[in-house]
Amino acid sequence: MANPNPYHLFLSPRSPFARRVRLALRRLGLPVIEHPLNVLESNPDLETANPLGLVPTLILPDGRTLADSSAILETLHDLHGGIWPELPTDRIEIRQASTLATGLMQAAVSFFQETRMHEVPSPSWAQDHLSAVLRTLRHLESFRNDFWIRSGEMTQAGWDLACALEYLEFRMPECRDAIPTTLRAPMELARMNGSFRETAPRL
Ligand SMILES: N[C@@H](CCC(=O)N[C@@H](CS)C(=O)NCC(=O)O)C(=O)O
Repeated sequence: MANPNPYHLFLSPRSPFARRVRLALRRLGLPVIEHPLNVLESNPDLETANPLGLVPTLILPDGRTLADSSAILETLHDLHGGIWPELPTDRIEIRQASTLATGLMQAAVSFFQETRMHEVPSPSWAQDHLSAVLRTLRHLESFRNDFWIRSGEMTQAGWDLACALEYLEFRMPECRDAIPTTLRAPMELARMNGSFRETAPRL
């Protein structure tokens, strides 16, 4: 019998980083108990598991802890496969696309924090984050479609891009028109997936 102990995932319903892990766990069919929380409050259980207090944080069925969405995905691939293409040569471009899509999430989170959460927002830092978002969108536009969708299936990079773009629409609606049409295909395909719809960022 497979290990019946579930994974436990600390998450915020708004976090695009938590979303990429939630989607991967569901895709791999792994049992998981989700612990949604508000990262703006103190969360002693999360802070015990991860002193950084960041989501996603994953507790493995054997009780060990993993923080950081990329480290979590790497470990899920080590344990179960199914995240990255089998051929190492195929993984290079998909990993790079995934890294940039995840960086897009980070730039959007930083922009939101700078403009809405700091007591004294810095226009120049906000501009830096906005420029990073716009530059990265233009760069991603040059990537081949099969970095995102391969043989009709979303790659990990495709899921990450879809999560990043929905987060952009959620937090930076002013950037909506800057999303290149070619990058919309993975988001539209993702929106046909029930887990993707269920994990959409919400207030
Ligand atoms: N590099 C990390 C980023 C995680 C991160 O920044 N998470 C944010 C939520 S989007 C967080 O937990 N913030 C907690 C806080 O701001 O208190 C990852 O990929 O997991």
